[in-house]
Amino acid sequence: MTTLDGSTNLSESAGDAESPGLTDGIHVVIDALKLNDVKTIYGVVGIPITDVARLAQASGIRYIGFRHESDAGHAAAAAGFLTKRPGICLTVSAPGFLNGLVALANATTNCFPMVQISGSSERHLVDLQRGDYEEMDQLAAARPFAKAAYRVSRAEDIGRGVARAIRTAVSGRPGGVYLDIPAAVLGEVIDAEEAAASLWQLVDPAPRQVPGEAAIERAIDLFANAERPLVVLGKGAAYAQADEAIRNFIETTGVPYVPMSMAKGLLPDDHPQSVATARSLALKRADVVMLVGARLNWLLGHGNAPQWSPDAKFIQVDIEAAELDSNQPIAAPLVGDVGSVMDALVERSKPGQITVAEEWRAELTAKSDQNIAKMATRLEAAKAAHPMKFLGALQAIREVLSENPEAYIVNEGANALDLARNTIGMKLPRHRLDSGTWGVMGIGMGYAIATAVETGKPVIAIEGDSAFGFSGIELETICRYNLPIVTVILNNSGVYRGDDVSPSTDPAPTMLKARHELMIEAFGGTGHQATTPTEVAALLREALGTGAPTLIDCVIDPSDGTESGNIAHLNPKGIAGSR
Ligand code: ADP
Ligand code: TZD
Repeated sequence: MTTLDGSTNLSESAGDAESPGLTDGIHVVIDALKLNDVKTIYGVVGIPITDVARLAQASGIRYIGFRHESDAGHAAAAAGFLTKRPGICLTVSAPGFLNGLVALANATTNCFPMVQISGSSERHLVDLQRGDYEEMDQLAAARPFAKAAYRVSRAEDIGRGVARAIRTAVSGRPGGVYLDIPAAVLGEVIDAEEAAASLWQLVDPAPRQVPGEAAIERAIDLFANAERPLVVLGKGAAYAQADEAIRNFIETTGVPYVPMSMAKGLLPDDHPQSVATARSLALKRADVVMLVGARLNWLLGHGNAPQWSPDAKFIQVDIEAAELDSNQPIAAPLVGDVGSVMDALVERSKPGQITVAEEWRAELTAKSDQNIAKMATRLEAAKAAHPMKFLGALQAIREVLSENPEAYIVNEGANALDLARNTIGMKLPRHRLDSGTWGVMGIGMGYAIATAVETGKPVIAIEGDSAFGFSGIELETICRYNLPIVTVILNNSGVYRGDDVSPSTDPAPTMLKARHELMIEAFGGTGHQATTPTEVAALLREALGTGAPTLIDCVIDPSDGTESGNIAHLNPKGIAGSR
């Protein structure tokens, strides 16, 4: 470890100006992170971690300060997804820690690597529940919600703790790791040379995992004998950054594929083998399905009939062996990283061994053409509708995005999510981030901020008005850091829709009311209201042109949208079944 350049005041406060040769826990944390290539920390400061953020900034790590820890945590998770390195979230004790925990759990659910580093209170007070400032047994609280949770109890273990947290977050199935560093450890003064010797840099943090030969042969055999093969690409495939290997496999075999929402753009959505527009038929009729970084969870109907053929056989490519057989028998398990598996499949299949019958192709194309024609009629009707419909605004966004394919999309809501996913095609991998496996609201501004910070590219956050509210205060963060984010709110004045009638004098439970464009003005950004698709397109084009923080509040017909979007069937019916 070298000493602590660029942080004179902090170095002095750590005691090494007066006591040369000494350092403290705060400095050691920063050195451990720097040594392991951490470039950005997302967090909210306070006791006992304010100096960690200050020293990070002074030492050249970028610190992005948020207004709420959930948003900082979601940002760290998105950074993990985009970069394949764990995003770092920094939180204060107890309440700040708990606020961040939602994001840590969500990251773990989505298989995104992140590390939440939290300060915590005095162990001897916490453990006897003597009532310390922000007292909580954070390690125990984190454990059920994280891939792993560790605590550092001595400054000499900080390097080990950081290395262990990063390794765990990013290797195998990625996930969220909690690292607890008590205030006493951050303040512990230790010998600088010993501290330096205690740090290490991870070698190959996420090693490739190569599948066995027999497993590859088995999968090829199964696929080669399929009558109606199908590939499903999931966000694990997008995360793997094995774009070339995936494209190779898809194109050399000619197999049709369906992308899950965050795998859109892995191959361009207008790729001739994409059967996204015949999704239901493809799932129902496929006889051999290869899942690539996609779980057979609720988003895929657990692999059950009638969504799937009861005779369908599954090949599953996943880095996590325990995922296999979680819902259906897996006829050909392919445990390994997506890149290694796809490379092996291409290498070991003989030319022409996997083919796609003309009838299967034709069946899918016919359905696809039919669905596209149906959608075209809906889109045409929406264009002219006044008040504006979701699909009117979304077509305008689609038009502008086609001129700016490098822009990233962040998307949450119910109707705002379903309709944007189906309307807006993606051309590039990992350019779409959304509510993910839990269907969580509140990821919007955090994901958008991390995406802008990590990529330097423009971001369009397409938000339901309810969804936006969960993280809306981060507009201030966007303006403070002057990030190129355009927040487009599809504002139909309610959760799902805004025309519910209240049986009381209070507003109905789903009703909302806001002029969001005024919010961003308070923070120095630019706000607009748009009432027609033409206005939406013009304002979005202008905002992307300036690159300045902008919010466009699209006034949508309150009666447009359906309760719970595409997943209304998950609402309990009860005796009334009135919905
Ligand atoms: P989707 O929601 O898009 O269907 P899921 O989140 O359900 O995708 O599935 C992602 C899967 O990808 C997880 O089971 C995870 O273990 C797996 N995964 C993540 N990274 C890799 C990788 N590098 N190689 C193989 N599998 C991966
Ligand atoms: N809280 C959290 C953290 N996640 C959730 N998914 C919900 C609550 C419940 N919920 C949904 O599942 S979608 C949604 C909520 C509150 C918002 C839908 O309204 P919207 O979108 O305005 O964002 P649309 O376009 O009007 O449907």
